[in-house]
Parts: sequence; structure tokens; C-alpha cells
Amino acid sequence: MLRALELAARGPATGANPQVGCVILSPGGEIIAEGWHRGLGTPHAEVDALSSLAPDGARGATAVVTLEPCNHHGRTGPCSEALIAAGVARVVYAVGDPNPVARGGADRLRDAGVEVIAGVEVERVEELMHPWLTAMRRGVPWVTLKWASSLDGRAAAADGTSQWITGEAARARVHLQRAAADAIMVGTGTVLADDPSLTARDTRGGLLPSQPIPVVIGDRELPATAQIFHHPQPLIAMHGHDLHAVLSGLFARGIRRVLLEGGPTLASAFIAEGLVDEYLLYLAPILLGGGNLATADLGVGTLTSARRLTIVQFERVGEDILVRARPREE
Ligand code: AOF
Ligand code: ZN
Repeated sequence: MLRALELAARGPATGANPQVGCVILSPGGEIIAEGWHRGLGTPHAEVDALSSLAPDGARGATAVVTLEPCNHHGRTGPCSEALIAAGVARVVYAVGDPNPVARGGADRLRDAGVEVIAGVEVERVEELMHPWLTAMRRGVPWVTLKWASSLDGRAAAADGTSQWITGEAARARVHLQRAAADAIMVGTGTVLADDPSLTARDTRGGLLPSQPIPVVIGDRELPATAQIFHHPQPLIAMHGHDLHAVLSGLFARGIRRVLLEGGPTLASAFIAEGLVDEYLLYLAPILLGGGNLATADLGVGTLTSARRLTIVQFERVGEDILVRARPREE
């Protein structure tokens, strides 16, 4: 399973489909085939692994898969049927398929007389798949909120200047984080104030291979000259009155991971509604004082109603510090 997990991680971490890996073992326990899923519309990990074997090469074999084999005719045929047709004797998987359309593979396999073992290395596999699994289980994308602030929590100076609070290394890291998201979201206010391009770029300004879809929330009109209209992906513009509905709408379009880079107003609305799954907070060693806090009103009137987080990681990035945190589970 740990090998299958390694293979899974070779697939793209973005897009509507999960990262899935598969190893096929001979009846004697040796690895005879490996496969992984390379993204939407391509063969699933199980079929990818089977395809490297002769037609009867998997007879009596064990298939080890990170995700329960699917049971649906989607963009490809059901993996349950492919494993049965190949004569596989045993299927071992980690995580049950959360997709209501695709699930049911384990039962189908058992009905066909295949031995099925579930839940192997489930914690490690869930860790790799956590954003995708969370999104699929609730029908709403995984939301990562990113901001950069001074050590005293300000996102801009008194005159409104807000670019280059953090250093070059942190900016390069943000671009990688953009490339790892399916969509990048800001409010119309941020587009008007900063005219961001919302692309994922390398340190020379070239476009990275994976580009998040730009999403703009709000009612203010955008000038035709806004940089965002030159993004390689077509813009999604939505009203922001019901943020949960905004997120379900993005999920329906195949978006599983949203990076929220909006200003304090949009960020705080998401926080206040409990819609943020993860925080990426860049803290620069400068002090700005005054107003312009990174967050607006969060509806926290007293300390006991504070939004409490758990820091899951912190790291020095150049001169700055990156704090990764998640809402504390009560
Ligand atoms: C994958 N890769 O290796 C496995 C998946 O859109 P489709 O037809 O490719 O089906 C996607 C669903 O298939 C996905 O949501 C998951 O439930 C199931 N298993 N998907 O993309 C794979 N094994
Ligand atoms: Zn499948």
C-alpha cells in the first residue's frame, strides 16, 4: 500500500479527480505491475496497472489500491469489472470511495467472489487525499485562505500600499500554492485596488504548467482593462451574497481546492461562516501599525467566542515565516 501511495502522488494534485495508485502482486507476493491516475479522462490507476500485463497476467493476483475501485461507467469503465475480468483473486484498498456516483466497487467485487480487504494504511492515504476527500464528502471545495501580513497583523500600510510585504522566497512559494489549487478567489474590491493577474508564475515571471481558474466574488463592476481578463483560464464571476452557494457552484464545475486570496472583507466573511479549512499565513518581519488589519470584523465579541486554530506547521521562508493552521476541532 505504501508503494501504491507513492505511485498515487505522481498524479496531479489538482483537478476534479483524486490521486490514486495501484500495485498488482503475483500469487507469490511479488510486484508485477504498477499504475496511477494521471488526471481527468485518463485511465484509472487499476486499469493503468492492468494494461501493462498480458490478458491473463493478473489471474489469481492481488490488486492493492489506495481508493476503493470504482463501479461506474464514467469517463472510463468500472474498475471493479476490469479487475473481475482480469481474474484478480483479492483486492486490498485503503479508503472507501466517497463519490456517490462511483462507489460500490467493493460490494461488486465481493459478489463476484473476489476477496476484499478495506482500510489498510487508511491514515496515510487519507493524508494525501485529505482536501479531495473532504470536498467529495461534503460537496463543497476545500478552502485554503492565504494572506501576507506584518508581524503586527497588518495587510497594508496607512496609504494602502500592500505589495511586497513579504520577501521574494515567500512570493515564489505563493505561486507554487496557486499552481496547486483548482481555483483562486478574490473579491471585486481586490481586483479594483490591486489589479492582480491571479496566475501562477515562476521566479522569472513565466507561467507555471498548472493554472488555477480565477474566480471573482462581488457586485462591483470590473474595468475591461483588468489584468484578470488576460488569465489563461476563463474567469468565473459570481455574486457573493451566499458564500456556501458560491462554493457549491464551484464544486459543481469540478473545482475541489480553492485558494482564497481576497482582501480582509472577503476573507473575514469566509472565516465568520466557518468555510475556511486551512490557513496559510505569511508573516513578514516588519511593523506597520495603524488600521489595515489582515482581517475585518469576525463577529468575535468576547474572547470565549474567538476563532481558535491549531498550527499544523510553521516554517521559515526566506526572511518571513509561513504558518499553516486549521480550525481547531472542538
Ligand atoms: C480516478 N482515478 O484511479 C480511480 C477513481 O470521471 P471518472 O469516470 O474518471 O471517475 C472519477 C471517479 O472514479 C472518482 O471520483 C472516484 O470516485 C473514482 N475512482 N478515479 O480519477 C482512479 N480509481
Ligand atoms: Zn475506476
